[in-house]
Amino acid sequence: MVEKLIKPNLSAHELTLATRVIAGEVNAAARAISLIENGSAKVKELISELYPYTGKASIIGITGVPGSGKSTLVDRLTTVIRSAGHSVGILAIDPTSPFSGGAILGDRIRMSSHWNDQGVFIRSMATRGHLGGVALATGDSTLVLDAMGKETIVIETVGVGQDEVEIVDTADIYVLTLLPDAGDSIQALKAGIMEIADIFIVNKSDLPGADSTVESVQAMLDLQEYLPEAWRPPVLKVEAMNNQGVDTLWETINKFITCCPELLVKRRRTRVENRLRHIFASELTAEFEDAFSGKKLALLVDAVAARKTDPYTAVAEVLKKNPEHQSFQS
Ligand SMILES: Nc1nc2c(ncn2[C@@H]2O[C@H](COP(=O)(O)OP(=O)(O)OP(=O)(O)O)[C@@H](O)[C@H]2O)c(=O)[nH]1
Ligand SMILES: [Mg+2]
Repeated sequence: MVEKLIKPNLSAHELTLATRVIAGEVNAAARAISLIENGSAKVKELISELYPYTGKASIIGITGVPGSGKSTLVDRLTTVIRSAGHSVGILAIDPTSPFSGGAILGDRIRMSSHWNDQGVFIRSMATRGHLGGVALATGDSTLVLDAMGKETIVIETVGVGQDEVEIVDTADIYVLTLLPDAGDSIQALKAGIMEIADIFIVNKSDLPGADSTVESVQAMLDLQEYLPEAWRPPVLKVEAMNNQGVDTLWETINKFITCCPELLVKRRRTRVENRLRHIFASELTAEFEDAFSGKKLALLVDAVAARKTDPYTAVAEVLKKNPEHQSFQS
């Protein structure tokens, strides 16, 4: 497919960015993700060129409280996935702090064993302020890695706060990292995130309290009514730093993928649906901002403030593209 796109007479810089991504060029993928991160207007065209080349990768989401060892786990898991022969794309999302060079630098160090491996693409992303929200930016970046041919994509994100609940829309399978003695860390996590985990990890099991965390998670699972029939989320003890339990995690991920194809198909459809909703919402908002900025918006505010119309009717009129409505006349 790639060959068809690459016209023989074109020099490298004349190829479109999408074509270079599809050909697996690392610099092109990095540039594409920067455009997404910055909310560039070029993203729409880029994604529509890439989209037919996506849908092949398995996407693993790794989430959990700050410092629970996610990056260490991603690094060790990547080694296991590489020895299984898959190429890997890694996205480390830092939704809370666009300027936290610290966290991003930390990820780089934690995942440093793979920087020289051509089969691994690693990217940290700060997504706060992205117009379409974190989920859209992450979803679009995942499409870049998928289109460039990465077979397994791992997304690391912090599991506290509103943005991260959105992030659950981006993966096929969710791994939640907890800590030993984690009464507090379990409570710090949003209930929503506990409910979506397919696999629970008690990382740092070399520290005291791992067994009691496993028990609390099991007790919580016993109470859940709507677990998928085919899959009760396993709770695994892992020591990412000491490379203990990481093989088992990879086996468990594969078990999930083979056990629950219907669940995966359903999840992917939901993901598409959510993407469409997000895009609709952000396009409609952008259209509104375009059409009703400045004087037009001021007239609308005047009309509502002066009780010439009410807010719902005003918006309904805008959506009907009827800005000449008498209420808006000065
Ligand atoms: N004792 C112990 N420490 C670990 C283990 N795994 C990771 N750590 C340490 O925990 C600290 C945090 O690890 P990270 O991998 O950066 O954790 P993270 O969840 O990615 O952190 P943020 O991205 O900042 O939220 C580091 O000092 C790791 O060396 C483990 O199995 N046992
Ligand atoms: Mg990290």
